[in-house]
Amino acid sequence: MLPFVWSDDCLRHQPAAEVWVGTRTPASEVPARALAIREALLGAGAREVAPVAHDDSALLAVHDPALAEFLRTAWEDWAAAGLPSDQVVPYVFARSQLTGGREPAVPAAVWARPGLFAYDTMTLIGPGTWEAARAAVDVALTAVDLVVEGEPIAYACCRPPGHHVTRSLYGGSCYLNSTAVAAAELVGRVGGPVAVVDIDAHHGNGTQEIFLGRRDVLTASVHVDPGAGWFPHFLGFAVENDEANLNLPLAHGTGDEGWLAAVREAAAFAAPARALVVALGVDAAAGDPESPLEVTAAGYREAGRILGKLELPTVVVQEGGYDLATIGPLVVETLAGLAR
Ligand code: SP5
Ligand code: ZN
Repeated sequence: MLPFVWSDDCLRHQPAAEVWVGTRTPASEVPARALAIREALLGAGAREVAPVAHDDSALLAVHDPALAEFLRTAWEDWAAAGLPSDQVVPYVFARSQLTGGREPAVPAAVWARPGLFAYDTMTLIGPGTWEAARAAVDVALTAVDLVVEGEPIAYACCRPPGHHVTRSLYGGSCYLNSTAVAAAELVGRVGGPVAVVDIDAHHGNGTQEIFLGRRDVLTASVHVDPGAGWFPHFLGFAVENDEANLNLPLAHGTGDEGWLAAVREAAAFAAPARALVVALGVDAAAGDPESPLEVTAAGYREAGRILGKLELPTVVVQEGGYDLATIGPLVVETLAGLAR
């Protein structure tokens, strides 16, 4: 019975909205996603495990303490300032070119502070956002514990997702990078190299940036081509590839055949590792509202098989996936393929 780590606290982030092209639109990264996954896992006979509280050392090994402190206090400070928006949303952005490369000042205005740490307007902070994101880190670290203690595979039902968060910046519906925290922790516990294979529909830009220049974490990402107009827009290209980073951007409309060929390439890249983290987004599925990839449930099962054949200790961390009717079954298919 495959263990999955679950925390009710991951439901506490409840963004009613996101701001996209200046417009308030309904949020897509909602608590019902996690509930749908849990229901499917329980239906498939997986074993629920409660998270164990971990101190901040693993979190601060990958994130700037200033980012963590901002996220922890942002909602409280925002609410106390009596601002018109019921969620923390940036309006100015501290770009390095703005300050001639110097460190920007910490703004006196509470409403300007999100611009030190946010890189988009879609990723809002409300009451419970910090608690959920921090719980997701504990969920991922508990899955690491299970694998270090001998489970071949453990699934971390993390929400909100994390792979778009860099060392110091949050965005893409993500606040803390649980995938990166798990990978860095595995390096310390089982030794490097550790591989991250990211099969979310979007480039795992945060994970790439966090491990940039390190040889003990191999990062591979299979995603829709940002050059064709897809988030995260500014990066995720093959030109960023080196000995420890592999981007495999795919054309709009790519289905099982092309996607699985890229997953096989990512698996081959990960083969030298001593442990594996799968950043599992199921938004590459046909019908997902946030991506144009056309992967089937059978495709996700086969991706699981391909990664399972590496026979590495494996932590699976939940990332994206926004079609509430299929997200649970797609996660179950992937885990069924992985199980050995
Ligand atoms: C973890 C993850 O899958 N993050 C995805 C972030 C990409 N979001 C891009 C959103 C582009 C605009 N979508 C319009 C939806 C309006 N509610
Ligand atoms: Zn995604």
